[in-house]
Amino acid sequence: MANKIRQIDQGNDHGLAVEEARPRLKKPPLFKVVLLNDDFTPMEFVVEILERIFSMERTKATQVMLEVHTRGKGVCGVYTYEIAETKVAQVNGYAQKHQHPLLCTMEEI
Ligand code: TYC
Repeated sequence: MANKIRQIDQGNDHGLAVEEARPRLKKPPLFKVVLLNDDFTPMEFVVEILERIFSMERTKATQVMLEVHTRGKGVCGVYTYEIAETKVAQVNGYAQKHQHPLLCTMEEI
């Protein structure tokens, strides 16, 4: 986006100087959506969640599920706050509805 030009009154001789205003838009904070392992949720159910909620292909969803299964947790995606919060609620809600203990959280990068 174009920077605004700011005029500065020099005070003494009423001369004017122009300088670039600093960009005013900050990048939004980003959040990792993280899936946690447990001993009970079926692998196939986790793969289905990764496909439905994170739009992953089956191959990618299987890789991420196995990463969570072997290392304890894994990243499903990176989003701004409200989108991350919505994904977390969708995962935890869908897991609860199907009576699986699967948990999803978010972590600021
Ligand atoms: N550990 C589970 C099992 O052996 C599979 C699993 C993977 C569960 C990923 C949760 O986030 C998870 N059935």
